[in-house]
Amino acid sequence: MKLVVAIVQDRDTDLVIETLNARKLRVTRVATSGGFLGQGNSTLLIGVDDFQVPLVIDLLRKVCHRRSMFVPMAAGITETAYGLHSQIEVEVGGATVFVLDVEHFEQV
Ligand code: 2BA
Repeated sequence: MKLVVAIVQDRDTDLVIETLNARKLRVTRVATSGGFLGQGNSTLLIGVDDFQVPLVIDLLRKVCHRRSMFVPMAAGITETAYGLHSQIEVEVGGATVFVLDVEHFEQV
């Protein structure tokens, strides 16, 4: 068994969960935020059989979109003080995925 840990953007989360559930895949959603941008995202815990991992990754790839975001170049520099030129473009997403071996699983 594997635990797929997927960090997805908030805007994609509902559709990811719907899509997984429609395939009878179970998922737990944890509200998280990115260390770099400090923006809300979701960390999904998806416990699956080994053979289902490619399917999960494929679904994540289809549903999660890359998006460009503009963020202040440095802490303390605000848009109002320096205008839009003080912002840089950062690409976020689709999904950041870790696949972990599960040593033991049971529901008691
Ligand atoms: P954040 O840490 O808020 O990062 C948002 C986006 O900012 C990243 O998109 C990346 O494009 C950029 N970024 C992050 N750290 C950077 C840095 N030190 N310098 C320049 N640009 C940087 P993604 O790579 O798609 O990551 C989206 C979110 O996934 C991240 O939000 C974080 O919550 C999570 N994540 C990504 N890689 C991770 C990792 N190796 N371990 C744990 N969480 C990770």
